[in-house]
Formats: sequence, C-alpha cells, structure tokens
Amino acid sequence: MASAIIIALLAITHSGLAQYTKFPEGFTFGVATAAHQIEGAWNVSGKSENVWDRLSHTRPWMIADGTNGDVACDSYNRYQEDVDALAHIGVDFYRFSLSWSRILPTGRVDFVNPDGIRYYNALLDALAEKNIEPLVTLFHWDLPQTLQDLGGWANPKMIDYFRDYSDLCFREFGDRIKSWITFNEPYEICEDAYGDDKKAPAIDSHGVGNYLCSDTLLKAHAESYHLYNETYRPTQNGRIQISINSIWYEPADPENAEQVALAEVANQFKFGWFAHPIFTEAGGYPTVMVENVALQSKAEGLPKPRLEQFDDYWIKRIRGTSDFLGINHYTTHLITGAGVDPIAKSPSWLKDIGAVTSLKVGTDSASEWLRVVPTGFANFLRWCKSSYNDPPIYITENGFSDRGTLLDYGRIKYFNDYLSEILNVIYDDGVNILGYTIWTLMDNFEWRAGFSERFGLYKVDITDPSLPRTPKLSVEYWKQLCATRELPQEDRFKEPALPLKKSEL
Ligand code: GBH
Repeated sequence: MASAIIIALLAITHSGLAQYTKFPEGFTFGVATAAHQIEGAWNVSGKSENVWDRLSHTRPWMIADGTNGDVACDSYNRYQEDVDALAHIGVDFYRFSLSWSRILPTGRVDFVNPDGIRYYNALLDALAEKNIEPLVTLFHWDLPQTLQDLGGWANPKMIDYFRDYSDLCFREFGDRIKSWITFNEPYEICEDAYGDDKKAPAIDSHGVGNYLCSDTLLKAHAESYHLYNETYRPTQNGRIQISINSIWYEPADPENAEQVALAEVANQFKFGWFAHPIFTEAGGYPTVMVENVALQSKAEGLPKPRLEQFDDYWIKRIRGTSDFLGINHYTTHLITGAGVDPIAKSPSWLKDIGAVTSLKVGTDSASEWLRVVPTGFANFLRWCKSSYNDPPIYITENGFSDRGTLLDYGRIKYFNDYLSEILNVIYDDGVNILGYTIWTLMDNFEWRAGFSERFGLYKVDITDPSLPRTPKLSVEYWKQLCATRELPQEDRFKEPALPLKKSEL
C-alpha cells in the first residue's frame, strides 16, 4: 500500500504536470553549431589561424582536457553526415556559423579563399536538398589572428573590417540565406575574452578592454545591419538580428527589496549591456550601467569613465538594428546582496555591478556555470517582453551538458522543462516567441572545457579517427517533437525511478 502511494507520487512529480504541450502554428525548431567547435581542418584549404587556434596551440593548459579544434568533429569533410542527422531529426532550420579566417585568410577582403566559399556553398546546397533552412551566424568567436594582432575588438577599425566581411558574405551567400545573425553572444566576446581570460584571445583587460570591445562591436553590428538593410534586403528579402546570451539573475530572497533591486541592476549589466542600445526606445547603454561605471572610475582617480555613453549619432545609428531579439539562454544565477563579489577583479564589470552573485540555485549539469532553473527562463522571457516593448523573439540557443551518456535523461528533462516554460509564457503572458534552437547537434569542442562537457544530441567518439556519431536518446525525443509539434509525454523519455528495494515490493 505504502509503495503504491510512493509510486503514484513519483509519477506525478516526475511528469512535472506539463500544462501546455502543443506549440503554436508556425513555431519553428532548429539545431545550432559553430564553425570552430565542429569544422576542424584548421590549416588546410587556405584557412588561416584564428584566435582559438592560437590559444589552444600556444597555451594548451588553458583547455580543460588539452584538446583543440584542429579536427573537432571534422565537419569540414563530414558535413553531409551532419545534414543527414539534421534531416533525421526533422528540424526546420540549421544554425551554423561561418569561419572568417577560412573565407578571408588575411581577415580583410584583399584575398577571398575559393575553398572557403566552395565549402559553405556545398553545405548550403546539401541543406537545400533536404529542405532545411539555414540560419547563419557571421561571428561566433573565431576571429582571424591577423585582426587580433591589430587589437581585435578593442580596435575601432574592426567596424570596417566586419562590415567588409559581412558584405562579402551577403553577396556570396545571401541568395540562399534568409536569416542572418551578426554576432553570437556579445557579452561573451567582450567580457570573457577582453575583460577576462575565459575565452580566446584571453586579453584579461578587466574593466577596460571589455568596454572598448562593446563600443566597437555594437557599432560593427549596426553597420552590418544597415548595409544589409539598404543594399541587400531589397533583393534578398531576408532578416538580420543579433543573438544575446543571458545568465538571468534573480534575488536569492524574493522578499528582500535590496536584492530585488540589485538583480535588476545585474540584468541591465548583463543582458541590457547589448540589448538596451538596440531594443529600447531610448537607446544607448543602460543608465544604471553608465552611472555605476562613472562612479567607480572616479573613485579610481580616472579623468574619464571606463565606459562612455554613445553620442547621439551612434545612439540613433544602433537603435532598432535587429529584426528579431535573438536569445541564447541556459541558466539563472542568484544575487545575495550588495557589495563587491568575492570573485571580482578590480576594476571589472562584475565589480562595477556592485552585487554579490551565487550559483546555489536549481540542479547541476556537467558545467559549473550551468544550473537547471526552468522558472528563471520564464521570468527572463517575461522581463524581455516588458523591457523591450514586446519584441518578436527567437531562442537561438538552449541546451544542457553532461559527460556524454547515451541515455541522456538529464538533457531530455532539461529540454522538456525549459520548453514547457516557453509554452507557459506564450499562452499565459503573450510573449512573442517564434522559434527555438537546440544547442547542439553533436558533442563538440566546448571552448575552454574542450571535450569534457558535452552538449550534443549525438555522441562523437573523438578517440576513433572516423569520429563516429551515435544518436543519444534525446535524438528520439526531438524526432518525435519535430514530427508532432508537441512535447512528448511517453515514459521512455523519463529517467526510470530507482528500482524498489525488496522490502518495498
Ligand atoms: C554558448 O555560450 C555558446 O554560444 C556556445 O558556443 C557554447 O558551446 C554553449 O553556450 C555551451 O557553453 O566556466 O566561468 O568560464 C553560453 C554562454 C559561455 C556561459 C561560457 C558560461 C563559461 C563561464 N556561456 N561561460 S566559466
């Protein structure tokens, strides 16, 4: 009797009582990858060195397992297998990125590498063959080393280089690409790579380089948008957007007014840093951010703030330059109080926020930073609707890491619970979400984590030279979801409860 009740309770808590299961008409699904994480072929067919090649070759100890992207999943040679896998799952679109140093080995348009163009044409043809729409990212972190040698995103000249590179891509591929993303996760580019050493080129100019980068990057984004809008949109009829990552901050104690206020400040610093200039009526960096950095800079004895507001010309030029709000979202962290976060360098973006953060929320994954908090996702999406005037939204990344098990129940539960929150906010709050993108097709080079954290639907055995791809259980889950446009309810997708002990039978 007692055991029957326990089983019934388990069944209820396990199913999570999904309120809505069906996606609205027209909602689309896709899978994402990024060039450096999957292509390999790092120095063949004319490709030049990028900042991740440089970091992983010269400072291999900075990659958790000492691996690199030299071969990765070898998608440069095995793209047809990737496309077949996408077709097997049944997704509507494939989000991938272009490798700048493969297309333009000098970083500039003085030499266009024919093999680079040929590779992406072949991939686009293979996708068209299977009726899979391309969603293409121009920049997913793999800057040509030649441009980094000139200062990379801290150099304002990058505005021209990025515009020229996008111009070439629109011209060469724009007849077949109807959806573009300029930058993947500007926060990660500026803060992790220039304000810290978490990403290549690991400049770690905390509190300074990160803000130089955002200045350049937002202007480069705007110039690329205007170029597309004026020169290519009239004939190519596509859309162009930016994808911003959010770690969503919530107060540890929702009743604590100070924490509530600080969480808002932290969200302005994190997501607002790049979303506010583009998606608000006022434009420019969030006021609280400009004010906080000005105060800190003054205390540091600086004659000018480390972050300066854009002038009127650039405020207007940047405002409104995205057809959709692209959101990459994985996780939520907590704000526990005011002050300097113990892990903050000085000066730094984190110190400028003036709040203490904590990871003690939700359940864990294989990535320390990735906590599973579906309700945080819902709160974040509602916040986007109210903060940015109800924008049309595409979720351009969402996913979960483990160590590579084929029975990836944890991943399936993550997808199911996060998707369920998407349905809640669509139907209950009217958040305008039009599509969803899985991160990622297959286990791949997870940046500084190497292959030690795995996000893929397919397992890739990197110890076998033929790099076999094996579907995990999550492939079955997604195959069914894409076919029915409903959250699968079957028990086979749920982790079996622990076997009952003899005494409980
Ligand atoms: C995305 O970034 C990327 O777009 C994608 O390329 C990547 O593979 C995927 O997520 C999974 O990570 O451990 O302290 O150094 C998501 C944003 C960037 C947030 C890395 C956490 C690591 C912080 N993430 N960051 S730390």
